[in-house]
Amino acid sequence: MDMKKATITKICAREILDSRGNPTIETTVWAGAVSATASVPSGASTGTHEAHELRDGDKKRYGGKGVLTAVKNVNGPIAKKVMGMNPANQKLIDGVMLAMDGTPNKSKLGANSILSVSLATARLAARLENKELYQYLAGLYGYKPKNVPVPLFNVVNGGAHADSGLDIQEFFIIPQKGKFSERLRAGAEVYQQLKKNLAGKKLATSIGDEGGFAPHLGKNEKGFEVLSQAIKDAGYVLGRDFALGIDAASSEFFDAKSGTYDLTASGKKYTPKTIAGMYKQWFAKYHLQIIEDGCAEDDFIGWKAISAELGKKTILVGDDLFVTNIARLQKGIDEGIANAILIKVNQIGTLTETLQAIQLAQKNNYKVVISHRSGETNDDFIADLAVAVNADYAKMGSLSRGERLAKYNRLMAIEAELS
Ligand code: 2PG
Ligand code: MG
Repeated sequence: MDMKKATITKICAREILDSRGNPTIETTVWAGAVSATASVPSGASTGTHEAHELRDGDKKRYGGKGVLTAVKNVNGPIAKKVMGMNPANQKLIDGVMLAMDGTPNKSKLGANSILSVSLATARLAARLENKELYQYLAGLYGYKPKNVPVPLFNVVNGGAHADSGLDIQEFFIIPQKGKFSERLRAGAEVYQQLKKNLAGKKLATSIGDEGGFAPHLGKNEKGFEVLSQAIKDAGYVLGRDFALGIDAASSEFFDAKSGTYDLTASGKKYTPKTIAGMYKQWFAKYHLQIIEDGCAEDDFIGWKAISAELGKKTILVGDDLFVTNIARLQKGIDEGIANAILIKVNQIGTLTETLQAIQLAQKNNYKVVISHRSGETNDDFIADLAVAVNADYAKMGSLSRGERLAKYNRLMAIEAELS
């Protein structure tokens, strides 16, 4: 098809279920006989400053979590405006939806409605140009893809993602060597070893929302210990073949009233000035390479302290802190806070704004982590996105659950194609 003449001829959204069994939105966009579909993920430990996820609130359906209003917004007003536009004009289409919404956080149309159209449009344009999605996205971004990012495998789940009683939401293993497929294999071997070890100790091997195990370990430190042991037993060396990382998701255990971090598993309380001390201890003991959301989303005092004390030796990732939002990221850059950003497409709600956030981060030497949500679908869009923008890391879950492996398997396919 002559891309210059292609136009969107039809848009159709539906309510589907995500990996937790909650409703989410999936949208198909057509240009004549060619179509493309995208669906939208959903978080559990969502940041206060994220774009608005529109839910019906009708308690008679899905406990209020239905997305029929979001579906209607796509099939009605959004479709009306976007039909007739060229799917290759991503910026223009996203801009039109932003203008229609007109609110600072997309609360009128819903970030989920807007994002479903934004992502499906990009996929359609790639298809019309006969390009792989990652190649098309790289073109939009102005980059020639060569690398597949390093995976962060979240193999022990706590916090809001499991009932394991751990305050820390995610414990990752980070394979240090080899190409992506080799790192995936190393990760999977440790994952299977971990399962054996937990079973051997009569600990639960049932899994949390992101496919990691959710054993009742008691102390947070035990999370690092079971990982270290599994790495060793699988024949690898911690510090050489693997490093560890965490997403503390600390907004979840920060008590804004008392201004303290209350870790129930450890029975300890920290202040914004003392929390860095806890991470420093863990850093020294457990080869902690990455700390995500070590401080709460609006605790700039804590963020400054951990950035000063750990920013030279570790990767400090802002998730709830930055929410893929360039204004929040710019503030962080100006104040010398964190040195990496977590990118989640539904935190901001359009592909264009997502690419802007990545660009701002890379220009300022912040590392980029492309991330899934705890509620996912089998859509593997973010795998292509990660390669397209030369992201440093891909955080897409553990080594089980189809919606997590969909992304990692896609990264393997892309790696094979690139070589
Ligand atoms: C996070 C994410 C993904 P959620 O905090 O980084 O792991 O969790 O989607 O629940 O916000
Ligand atoms: Mg996080």
